[in-house]
Amino acid sequence: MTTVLRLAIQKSGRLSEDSLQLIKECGIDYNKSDNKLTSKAFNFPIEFLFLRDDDIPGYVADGVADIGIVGENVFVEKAQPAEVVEKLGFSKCRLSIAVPKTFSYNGIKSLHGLSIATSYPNILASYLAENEVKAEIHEISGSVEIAPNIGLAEAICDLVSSGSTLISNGLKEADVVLQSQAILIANNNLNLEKKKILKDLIFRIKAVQQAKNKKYILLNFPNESQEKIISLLPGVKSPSIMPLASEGWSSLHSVVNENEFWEVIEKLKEAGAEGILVIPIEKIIL
Ligand code: PRT
Ligand code: ZN
Repeated sequence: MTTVLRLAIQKSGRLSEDSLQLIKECGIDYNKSDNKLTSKAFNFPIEFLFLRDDDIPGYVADGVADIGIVGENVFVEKAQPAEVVEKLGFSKCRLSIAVPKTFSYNGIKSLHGLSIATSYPNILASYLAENEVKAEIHEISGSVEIAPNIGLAEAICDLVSSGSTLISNGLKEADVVLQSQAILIANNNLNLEKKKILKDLIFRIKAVQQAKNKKYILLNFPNESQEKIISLLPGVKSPSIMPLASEGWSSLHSVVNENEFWEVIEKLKEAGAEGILVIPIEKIIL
């Protein structure tokens, strides 16, 4: 029997789509039917287990799954023994302390002797202990943001991304306890064959990540502007330059960081650049 790596992915929720998208971008094909618990890839030795995100660290630690994609917030809270292999750059959010708008907050010590509602009792308890604050922790599993309004707690500790949930509940973000994003975790005792498959998978993930935010650019320029144009392109050491059929003109090909590129586009045009093409890149192997 050939070895297959078992990857735990959130069945349905905020992590699911981006996790599967990453797998697709790695060139791995599979069929996902909505109610199936597992699915096998066609062209890579990997099998998916679709689970609740809270169960993923435990399943990976126990070896039921070999690897998993989960939020750092859940991984830290569950404190299960598994290895963090890679940060994946999506599902970014922060676990924050929030208080009613009218609360005069002067640092975490302001919560001394008060009660805080959260779904992350372990992370919060360590944070309070680190800061030598004694507060009562009320563990609740959902709708944490309503706790102050119904008199359950004076403050909350919950995930925030845009901040609009806090605002619509009359709360303000007071302190960031943990920054989080999706991570790839692995069982601590993978055998050699599984380690090899994981290495191949990480190689592909890195190639996809390196391509994100990078663009392939092509532009034409009059030869006398060559030095100026190269100096304007950040991070480009040695672009390919090719002569054009029209005398005195060349074309430049290079890979640039998209954000930086937009900052210099006007200057490139002033230096005589024309026919600028910006093309997405799928993968970069360094
Ligand atoms: O059913 P299952 O247990 O698998 O899923 P779940 O309901 O526990 O989790 P889910 O799908 O809501 O979130 C999965 C993961 O997404 C979390 O563990 C985080 O790692 C990540 N993530 C990123 C978020 C958010 N952003 C987020 N904004 N998880 C939750 N929220 C919630 C937050 O709890 C609050 O209610 O969104 C609200 C705040 O959002 P803003 O934009 O209004 O600030
Ligand atoms: Zn969950």
